[in-house]
Amino acid sequence: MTKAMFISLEGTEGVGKTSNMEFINTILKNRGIDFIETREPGGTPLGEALRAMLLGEDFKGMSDDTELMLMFASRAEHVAQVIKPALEKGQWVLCDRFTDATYAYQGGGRHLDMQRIQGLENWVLGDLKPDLTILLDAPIEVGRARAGRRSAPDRFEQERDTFFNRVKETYLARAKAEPERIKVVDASGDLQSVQQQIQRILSHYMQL
Ligand code: Z5A
Repeated sequence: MTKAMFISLEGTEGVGKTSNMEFINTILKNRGIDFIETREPGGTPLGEALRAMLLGEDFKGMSDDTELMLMFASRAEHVAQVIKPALEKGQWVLCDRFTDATYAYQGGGRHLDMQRIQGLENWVLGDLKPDLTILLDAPIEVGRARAGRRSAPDRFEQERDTFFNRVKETYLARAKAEPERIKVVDASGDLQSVQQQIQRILSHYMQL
């Protein structure tokens, strides 16, 4: 049996993570792979409560350090209760965002010290990392236009384009530094072209 894989999906707002999670979900199901689908922040009852605080209006003025530590609090619970147990049982994990998002949003976006983020990552995760991260990349205005067709913007979505450009650049820098793990997909085209790229990437890990 092949080792259970931990796959994360990343990208800026509206770039198509949710749509492509569904696509990957279908591929895994068709291959008969036992997997769970989850998300960050969230993925556990405590994590989902933290997500509501992080994205909602009630604590809009929280400090950047608080935001960083709540992201990791949610992650600590998620890893302990959901991700590690699944991988240990041989289930694949498909996760909408993981630690790369913290480097991109809190590090790149909010200018928090990357070393501090790395310290938290080492503490909470040890050497746990996704085996594969699919980074959906598209111009900020494309994602915004797609997301704008939906509900009211959350606490992050209210940020300016300069914030999101720093997030995007940080993601791309991480992909450049870890090309084996982080695969960049051009998400600016139609869904079909994005899914063809994802399928090509996944075909290296399973026979499609
Ligand atoms: N965050 C953080 O700061 N630090 C962390 O450590 C973590 C997270 C883990 C919540 O994320 C926020 O948490 C996030 C970062 C922060 N904030 N932001 N921004 P989220 O993942 O829940 O929320 P999101 O980034 O806002 O995702 P989203 O808005 O749900 O977008 P999406 O999932 O990437 O897109 P989508 O729903 O699949 O697609 C949007 C629309 O476009 C939809 O109508 C699709 O049908 C359409 N679409 C998708 N792909 C295409 C293509 N290729 N062509 C045309 N139309 C398309």
